[in-house]
Amino acid sequence: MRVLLVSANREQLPSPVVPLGVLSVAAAVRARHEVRVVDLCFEDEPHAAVHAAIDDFDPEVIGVGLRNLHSNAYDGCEMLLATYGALVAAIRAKSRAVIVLGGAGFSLQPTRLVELLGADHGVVGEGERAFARLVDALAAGETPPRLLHGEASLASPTGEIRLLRTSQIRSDLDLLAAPARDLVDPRYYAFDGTDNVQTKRGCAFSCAYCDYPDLEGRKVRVRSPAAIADEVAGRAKIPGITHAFFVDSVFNVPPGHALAVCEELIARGSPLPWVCYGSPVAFDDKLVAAMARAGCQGVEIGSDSGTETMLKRLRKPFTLADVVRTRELFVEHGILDAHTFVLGAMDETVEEARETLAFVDRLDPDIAVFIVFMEDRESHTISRAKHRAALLAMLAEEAPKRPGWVVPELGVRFGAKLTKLVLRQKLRGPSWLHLARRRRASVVAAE
Ligand code: B12
Ligand code: SF4
Repeated sequence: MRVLLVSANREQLPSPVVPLGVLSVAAAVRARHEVRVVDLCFEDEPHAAVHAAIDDFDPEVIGVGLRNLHSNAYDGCEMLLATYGALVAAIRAKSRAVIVLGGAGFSLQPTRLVELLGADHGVVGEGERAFARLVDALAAGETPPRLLHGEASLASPTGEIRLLRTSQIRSDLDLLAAPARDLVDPRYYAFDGTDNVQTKRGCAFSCAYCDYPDLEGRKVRVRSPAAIADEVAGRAKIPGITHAFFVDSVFNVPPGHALAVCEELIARGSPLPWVCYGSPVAFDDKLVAAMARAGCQGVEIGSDSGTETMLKRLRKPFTLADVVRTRELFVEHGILDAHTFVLGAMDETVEEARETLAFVDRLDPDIAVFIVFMEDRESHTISRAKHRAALLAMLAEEAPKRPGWVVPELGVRFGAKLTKLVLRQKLRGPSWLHLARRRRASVVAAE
């Protein structure tokens, strides 16, 4: 069949991100079907771009990738949903193709969005095998169900990987085709040189508010460390690519896999500087030293709260002492750190949240990012923090006074100005690294 994949994401903050999900789905489907990709990120006229592709290709299936439900402003989904609705309507007006929705944003609210946006089908969770099955079924003239579930999707009846037993064979992720990066718009790399690589899927923890295990599964499935390092070494050879972002929910768990990835990277001469997400639960000297040698420049750490009470309520698998130790290890090994704190979850009050601010003052990380809690999943009650307005008012007053504090929602040390700076100064790598580097240098100079 002729399959057109549309990456609907146009967000440019904190940077434009290569649509790894859509490219992974494209790679999985093009073995048996003819596939094209239209990426709307840099298009001035997104509907015209999709119409042109429809005119040229006459697709029979159109898959629309919805990565984000909200922007970095964290101010609700309404605006983006209206944009997606208009996009699906524009596709319908031009084509009789079967419309299939997918992507992380879609997967958080699948039953609502398939209806609201008027799509024929939706794929919940990971798309490679489920979307391929769907297209095969359509090609065979079958009538597939409206919603299909990716292998690791929690919403699937068993919550398990159903096609392959990973313990008996190579990791099922190693069997997937590599993302179709030959279809990437080069403007992503022109922006800040960052490419994205995935080393595993899934997170085995159950932090109260987190939707990552819902999207990727609670069973952690790792890729072969050698294959990952080969991929990074291969990306390093592409002109313009200067950094890698490991997009795993948590890079350092399981620590044995993270260490093995680092060792393979070191064996290849640490081909690219990189950043990742980490959890304070499992950093030790050996791993952080290996990360530094393997090219790690910065880690975004989900520290989440500065009080033991909130860490427990959020079911975080670590204590404040772990957060402090993690910071010390990163300073020792010269890796920059950005700790994220989520305020207002589970009705946390302003007074309680102030304790977190006091902890952050003591911790003094290179960067502290503050987010006011929200719940986006339809399997829970979609909601915003009860004391949201008061928490934002507190952050508006406190954050600008501290040099490393970032509040995306309020535009504090974040936003279009930062993007312009990255472009003007031709900075390479994720923008927070530059902020963090400046700050660490100024702290060292003051000592
Ligand atoms: C890494 C990451 C980032 C990095 C990206 C770095 C980089 N250079 O790539 C950074 C920090 C920059 C980032 C920023 C943002 N992110 Co982010 N990010 C992630 C994360 C952890 C992984 C994304 C990823 O690459 N996954 C790997 C790919 C292979 O998986 P995938 O995209 O989900 O694709 C699979 C399926 O979704 C599906 N699929 C995808 N497309 C399609 C299309 C079709 C047709 C089909 C059938 C299936 C399908 O199949 C794919 C393969 O299995 C996810 C959470 C998560 N664990 O999923 C959040 C996530 C995607 N981000 C999110 C958000 C909100 C943002 C921001 C708006 C705000 C922020 N700062 O967090 C910005 C926007 C950036 C932008 N320009 O769009 C949300 C989106 C949902 C929502 N609630 O809106 C998520 C889900 C996290 C969350 N719950 O908050 N992010
Ligand atoms: S460790 Fe991180 S990714 Fe895993 S459930 Fe907790 S917050 Fe989510």
